[in-house]
Amino acid sequence: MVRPRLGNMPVSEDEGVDTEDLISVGFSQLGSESQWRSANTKSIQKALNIDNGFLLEFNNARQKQENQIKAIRGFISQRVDYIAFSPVTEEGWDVVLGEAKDAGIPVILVDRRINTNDMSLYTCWIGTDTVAEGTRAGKWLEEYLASKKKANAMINIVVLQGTLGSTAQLGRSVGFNSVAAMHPGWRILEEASADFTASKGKEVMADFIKKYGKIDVVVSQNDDMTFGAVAAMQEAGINVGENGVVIISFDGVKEALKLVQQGIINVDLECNPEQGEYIVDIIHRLENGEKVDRSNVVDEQVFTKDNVDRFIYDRSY
Ligand code: GYE
Repeated sequence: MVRPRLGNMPVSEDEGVDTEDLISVGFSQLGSESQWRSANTKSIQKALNIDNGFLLEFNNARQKQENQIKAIRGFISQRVDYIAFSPVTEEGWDVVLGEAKDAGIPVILVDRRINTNDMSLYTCWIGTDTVAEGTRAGKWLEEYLASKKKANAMINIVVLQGTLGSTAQLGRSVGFNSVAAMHPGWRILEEASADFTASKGKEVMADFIKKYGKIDVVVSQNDDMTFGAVAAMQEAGINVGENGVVIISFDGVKEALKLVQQGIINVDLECNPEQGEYIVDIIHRLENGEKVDRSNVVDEQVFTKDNVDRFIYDRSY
C-alpha cells in the first residue's frame, strides 16, 4: 500500500525504516487522571510502536474536550492513516469527526464511546462494558447483603461518580441503578462527581461524611477516587471494608487489589486497560480490507478477597 508522506511527522532514526512504510496513527488520549489511564496509555504506546510498523503521534488532552478536538484537527491536517481517541465525554463530536470523514481518515474509538446519530462517523469502538460492570457491582451487593441476612435491610448508599457524561460514569450508574431499583431498602443518599481522581474523591467523601450520619455502602466509580475516599474515612475514624462501610470500586489496578487482599475494598469490578493490542489487530484487519465488528468488548473479572491472590502477582499496572 502506498502511503502519502506525512508533512510534519518525524523521520525515524532507525536505519532502514522508511516512515512511508509505517502506518501512521494519531491518538488523542483524554488525560492522565488515574492509574487505569496510565496503564491504558502504556498499553497503546507499547503496541503501536515502530517495530510493529506504526508511527504513533500521541496527544494528552488533560481531560478537556476542546484539546481533543484540536488534536484531532492536527491529525487530519497531517493526513495520518488512522485517528484513534478516547473521548472524554460522549456528546459533541459530530463536527470534528465529520471533518475526519471528509478527509477519508478512519476513526477508531477506544475505551469510551460517543453519542451520535451518524454511525458513519467512526469505524468501530474497542472498550469495556461499563453497564455490565455496574450491574455486576449491584449483583455483588445483593448477594453480599443476603449472605449477611440483610437482604431486606434499609441501607444508605453514597456514590462517587466519574467525569459526568463520560461512558464509564454513565454506564456504571445505569448498571448499578438498575439493580438498586429492585431493592426498596437501598437508599442512594447522594451521587456526586469526583472526576475519577484521588484528590477529588477524598474531598467529595469528606463532604458526604459531614452531611450524612450513617453511610453503609460507598460505590466509587474508579479506584483512584476509592483511594481518596478511604483516606477521608480513615481520617474521620470510620472503619471501612470487611469491618465497616462496604466499599465497592471499579478498575482493579494493583494498588487497589492489595486493598482487596487486606479487606479494605470489599469488591473491585475489573475494567481492563490493556487495549493497545486490540487496536493493532483491528488496524491490521482494516489494512487487509477485512470487515471489523462495530463493537469490540474486552474481557473482565470481579475481584474479591476469595480470588484476588490469583490475579495480583502478575498484574503489571
Ligand atoms: O475506570 C477510570 C478512568 O474510561 C474506563 O476512566 C475508563 C475510566 C476508568 O479514569 O479510572
